[in-house]
Amino acid sequence: MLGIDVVTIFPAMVEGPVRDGIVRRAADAGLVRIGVHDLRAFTEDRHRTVDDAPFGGGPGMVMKAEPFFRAREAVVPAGPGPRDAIVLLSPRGVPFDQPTAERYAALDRLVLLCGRYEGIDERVRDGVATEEVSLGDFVLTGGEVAALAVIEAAVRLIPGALGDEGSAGADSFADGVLDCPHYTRPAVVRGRSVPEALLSGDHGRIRRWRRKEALRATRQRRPELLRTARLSAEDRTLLREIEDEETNAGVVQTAACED
Ligand code: JFT
Repeated sequence: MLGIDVVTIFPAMVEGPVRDGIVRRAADAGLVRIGVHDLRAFTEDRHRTVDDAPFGGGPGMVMKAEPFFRAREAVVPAGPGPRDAIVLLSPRGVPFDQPTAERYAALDRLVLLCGRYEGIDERVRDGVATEEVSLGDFVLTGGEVAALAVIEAAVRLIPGALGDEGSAGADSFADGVLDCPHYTRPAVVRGRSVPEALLSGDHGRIRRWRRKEALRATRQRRPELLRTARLSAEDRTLLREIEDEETNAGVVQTAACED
């Protein structure tokens, strides 16, 4: 079973979200264990100090290294084994992605180290963490929100965690392309109809429509994904149809001008 431990100065920020939704369900079902640890419990001074001024000067504060070393010793006393990861969330980390979520979901132990302020003393990266991960190219004020995203992405991939809601294999990114558009009742909303293919009852046609719209969205919004996506021969046919539709859309209908 995967065990996840989060180390943070804001345990309440992490406890709420992990006590709800699929993460809680997976924990209740015994598929995952989640522990949230207050970094201040691993300080030794009277004021439970977790930060200090940066060496070299400059603005802001830096998270002290020693409480993270002590937290690691409490949470993983023998040190990380080959099926464990100790992850430092950081804007300097390698971008988190779906293959990383899949790797984490298969671990014995995932430890997420969260900091605040200007960052964490680099000796935590060198001496405690096994990897340094970023949620993406935007700026957060600390690691907690990134840790929650990592937890949700990994836990939903644990077999059984999604229950009746379906299989993780059918999602966006499972095969490297974006998801198709979704519709539910009623068939007309404020004059906007559901695409006719979805109402046809023809399962072959519905499947083809969904795949084509998934490929169209990927081509429009995330063309770089098509370079690495696993594309079938049918996918390439659908992409050619999409390209032809775009070409035709730009062409003036000259035939109509001929007498
Ligand atoms: C931001 C973060 C991630 C991720 C950890 C710690 C302090 C604030 C900060 C922001 C920018 C530059 C410090 C963190 C993240 C992301 C993670 C920390 N800060 N220096 N920001 N954005 N995508 N993961 Cl510790």
